[in-house]
Amino acid sequence: MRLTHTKILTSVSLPFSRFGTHDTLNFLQESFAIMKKEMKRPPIRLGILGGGQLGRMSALAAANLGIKTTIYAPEENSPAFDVTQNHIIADYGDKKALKKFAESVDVVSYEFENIPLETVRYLEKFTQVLPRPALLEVSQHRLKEKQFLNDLGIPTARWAAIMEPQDMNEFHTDHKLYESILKTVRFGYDGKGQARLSKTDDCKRIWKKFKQDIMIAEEVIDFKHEISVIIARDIFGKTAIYDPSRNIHTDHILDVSIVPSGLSEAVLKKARNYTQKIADAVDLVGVLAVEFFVTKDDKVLANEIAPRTHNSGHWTIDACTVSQFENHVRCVCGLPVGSAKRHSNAIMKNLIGDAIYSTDQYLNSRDFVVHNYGKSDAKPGRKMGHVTQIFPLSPLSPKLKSR
Ligand code: AIR
Repeated sequence: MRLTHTKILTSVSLPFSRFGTHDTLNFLQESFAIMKKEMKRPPIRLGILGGGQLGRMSALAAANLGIKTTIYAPEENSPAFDVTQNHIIADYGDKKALKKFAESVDVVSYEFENIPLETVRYLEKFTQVLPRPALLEVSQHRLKEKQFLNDLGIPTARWAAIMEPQDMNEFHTDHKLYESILKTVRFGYDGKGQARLSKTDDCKRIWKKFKQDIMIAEEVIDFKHEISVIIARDIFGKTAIYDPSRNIHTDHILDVSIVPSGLSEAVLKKARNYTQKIADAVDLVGVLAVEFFVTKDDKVLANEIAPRTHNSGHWTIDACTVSQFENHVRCVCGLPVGSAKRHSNAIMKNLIGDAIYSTDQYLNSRDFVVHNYGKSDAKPGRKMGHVTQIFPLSPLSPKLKSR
């Protein structure tokens, strides 16, 4: 029997286990060995839900590996359509279109964690979706996310579920807090869906404004730094971890990511270990990003997890042997994870809104790489592109001489 990539990926459903499963890994390794023996691996067809910049950069990386990508997105003119031959424009609830999509690819991934869970679960009837939806579900719900992290022994800001205004007062009193942040449990990113409140604020008024059944209150962390760690894990359980970047946000939107971060090795080790722990606990296949706060006394607190490529990892395209996008594609397509080694120091700056129209300064300079996502509508606050300044780590010292 000719074992195709699809059969290998869909014939096993890896459990969402805390310890990983050696049996499953053995099975996958054996299947992969059979596939290798045949030496006739067909071009892999990757499907991506979401057509923004993350899908676009993943599709570009896939193309380099000879992998053909189909993008599924509801928006016409999605930036990822520019770089792929195939795309489907349909709603995330359109079952007919979803089935057609799933049947046209070998594996599906997603580039946006607010993809409806029902969409992903439906696709799973026809094909494998990676990273597995169990982790997506956790990352879509702030309460589940915090509980999941704490259950793994990973510290976070103190938090509480809020079901009525009185809960906010109790949260402040119980933890002797003067201030906290009230957040919606779903669909909040780049500062959306949250409000800062102090002990003296009118909780009833704030509660009414959000019109939610349940929210989360989090302690305000007086952090010294924000960092993030990106890990890629393949079907064999092998991982590659990128150097943590130090991230600076402006108006709640990532502005700049810097590597090396300049933080102590002890701090970075903690962040890397926590990230590894999460990846192994969920038997991750693909890329996962974890954002952390670092406090004045060097505590490392997990803030958010995203089972996808991440804005704070865009520097890896120009400063690493294998970028986060290529590694994501490799892992979900059943290929071995590549090196996360950094060959250059780097600073990545997001080009937000109108900033996309002022790239000549970078194009005229030698150490900058400009990435324009090709979005037509430069709304304020919208991520339109990014620029990476590269500082190569060492000069070339060739051992090979020309004759
Ligand atoms: N994205 C996903 N999560 C956070 C971010 N920034 C990326 C994805 C998504 C795109 O942002 O690539 O498709 C949406 O960008 P916009 O500008 O259309 O809102």
